[in-house]
Amino acid sequence: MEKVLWNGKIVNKEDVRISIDDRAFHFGDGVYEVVRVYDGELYLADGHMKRLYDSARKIGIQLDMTPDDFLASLVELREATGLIDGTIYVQVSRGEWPRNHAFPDQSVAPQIVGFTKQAKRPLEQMKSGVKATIIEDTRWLHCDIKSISLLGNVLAKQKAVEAGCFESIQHRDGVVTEGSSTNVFIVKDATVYTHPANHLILNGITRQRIIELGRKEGINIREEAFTTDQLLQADEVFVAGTTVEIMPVIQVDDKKYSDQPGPVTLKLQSLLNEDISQLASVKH
Ligand code: PSZ
Repeated sequence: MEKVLWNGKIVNKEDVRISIDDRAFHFGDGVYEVVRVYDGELYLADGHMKRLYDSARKIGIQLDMTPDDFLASLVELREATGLIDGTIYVQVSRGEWPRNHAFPDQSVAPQIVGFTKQAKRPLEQMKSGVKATIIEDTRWLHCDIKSISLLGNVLAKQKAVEAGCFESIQHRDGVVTEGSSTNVFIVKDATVYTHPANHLILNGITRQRIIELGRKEGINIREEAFTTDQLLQADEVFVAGTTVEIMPVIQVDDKKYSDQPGPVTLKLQSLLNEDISQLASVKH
């Protein structure tokens, strides 16, 4: 029987009872995280916990346990499910209350649910590269919050699927923001550019790690916005996220960059690889 996390307890999936009055159903009123597990270890878990608490705070959800205790419940979930390679999904909704836009006028306990999923690293695509398509970013202006209301992102991803692409690269008035579920990077003249972490993007945990690892290696990485024209004239393009890691983009709409990932992308991929394997070696 599948084990899941429900309000701090590990229970059988069948035993979870979420009310029809949960605000996650009514309004998508909650926040979430996806943490990658490699070889039984949670990767960059502290960063995910920090962002979860930041997201919750920004929408006025109070969690009564510490981030460390929250993380301990995710580790317990991993152990209970025996997950070795995959992801932990966890969401926090504002809780159960008769439908009304305004926050509940009494203190209501947030509903926390978590589950695991087995997943392999997308090694083949990471090697060959993928295609992307440019679309308009029609989402709201609080993209820094990892909200469970993902309609804009869902519609954006569907456009990619319908265009036969791996990802949609979104822009606002010609300025590239991010993918439907990834951060976007370009390389031009050996300098890496990615949109600054503000309200227009989700500050990816993978994004933050890439910037850290790359700069330590002396790669020039600038958190500076770029236009769709600059995207199309770039030397290299890649998208990044928890499950796609560093995914080279070898074609955007009709523009073909090269037959294989470029040198800076490959270098960053190898730095991230090394970081991931160091995690596993801590355990053994
Ligand atoms: O498994 C999946 O499909 C996942 S796991 C994480 C994501 C998708 N997406 C995270 C994300 C995002 O939703 C948006 C809009 N921008 C950037 C990212 C990358 O964030 P990190 O690196 O924290 O996963």
